[in-house]
Amino acid sequence: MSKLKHTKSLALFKKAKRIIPGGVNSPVRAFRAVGGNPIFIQSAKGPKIYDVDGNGYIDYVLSWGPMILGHSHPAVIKALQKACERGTSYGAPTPLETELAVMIRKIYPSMEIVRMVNSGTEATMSAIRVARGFTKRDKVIKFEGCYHGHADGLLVKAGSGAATFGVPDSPGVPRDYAKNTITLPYNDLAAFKRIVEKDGKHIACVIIEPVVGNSGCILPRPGYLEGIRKLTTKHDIVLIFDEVMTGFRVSFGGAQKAFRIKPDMTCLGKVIGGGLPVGAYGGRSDIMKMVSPEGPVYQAGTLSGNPLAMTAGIETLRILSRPETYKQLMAKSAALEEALKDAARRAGIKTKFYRAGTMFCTYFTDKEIYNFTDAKSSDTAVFAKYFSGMLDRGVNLAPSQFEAGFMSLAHSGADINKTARAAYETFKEIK
Ligand code: KE4
Repeated sequence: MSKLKHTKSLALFKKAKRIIPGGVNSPVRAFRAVGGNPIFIQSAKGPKIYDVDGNGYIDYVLSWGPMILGHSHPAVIKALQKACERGTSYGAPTPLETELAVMIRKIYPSMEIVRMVNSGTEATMSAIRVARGFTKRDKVIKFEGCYHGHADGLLVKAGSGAATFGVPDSPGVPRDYAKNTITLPYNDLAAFKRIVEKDGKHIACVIIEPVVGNSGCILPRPGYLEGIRKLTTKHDIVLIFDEVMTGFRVSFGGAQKAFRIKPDMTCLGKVIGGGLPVGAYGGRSDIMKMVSPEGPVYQAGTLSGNPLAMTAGIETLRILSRPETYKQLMAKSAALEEALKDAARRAGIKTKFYRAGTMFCTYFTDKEIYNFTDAKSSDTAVFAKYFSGMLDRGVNLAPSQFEAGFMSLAHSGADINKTARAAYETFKEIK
């Protein structure tokens, strides 16, 4: 039973459920994977969020990644206040969109041409459409445990015929949409090679989370991404790195910089909007020339390149671009890793902790996690107890085993020590 008072959150949840599906505007927020009722947030500042009952939490969700500077960063807020006074949306080009696109290309040189959209889903959905238009092929390869947003063709799981026909992973997705999506196990280069050698000429693109943040935090095996790059080049298949989450998280230049792989297209989101709705896709200019109005592949958006989202993104990337920023971010992330591993050791509980730069995850298992099947074999019931024990001790983790945690520039050594103490007490309690 929670030790903290959640009276107001509970009342708000009851009210929300009468008008919003499940009381939330995105499923994971409903705490279904961990039990209990969601906390409703009133405000956030630096490393902390505050709920409507006045409880404060050290936050490692950070809006699922975007708040890498910490919440309500003064420079971002100031820039947004000034931008608001100039109007909130024009539906016409602004210098801000070009400014952010230029900043992105400087950090992600593989993105020679960039299109702004309003979410990660729009970015991946659009990138796939462009890849299909460019190659004149229909099939797409994705990987189990990777999430690329909720476009119909991506809510697909492996069909019974192993990796031939995809089947819908949600009601409402027509079988016809699913059949062009092939779903393979992550980190299995042999399975990938078999499919592209057999069917490569029908495959438009491969979309992959280079580090899988939607199954917790699963790292590519040595040589895996290189193998995918080699095979997609050989078969003229467009390689799309979905870096909506790994972008600016695995490193400043994302996973493509960290693993030194040049994808043909990249999808970004989250951090580039500094907490406002945003997404972007881009890549090789010969591919991106296909995008309307320059090319025939249609894609559009009322609020694409919105001046407020651009302003928050520009300010965020400006601060991230400072030399000492990533040194600090990585040091904080490594310190948290060490502290949590030590807490588990001292408490005598079996965990596996994985980290890629500033994103991380704790699994309750003694086996290594290489793919979604491994992740699912970890003890999710114990994870749920871990989540609740940490929340009660003022630490906000992602309410699902299959989500990553994130570090921010605002988390202090004291926050990390408090987190480690909370983890030690919780581990002792649940082991
Ligand atoms: P959005 O449409 O939610 O902006 O982005 C979709 C998306 C695409 N690609 C990757 C790698 C992603 O992680 C996401 C969204 N991430 C989830 C967290 N696992 C957002 C949280 C939520 O769905 O509420």
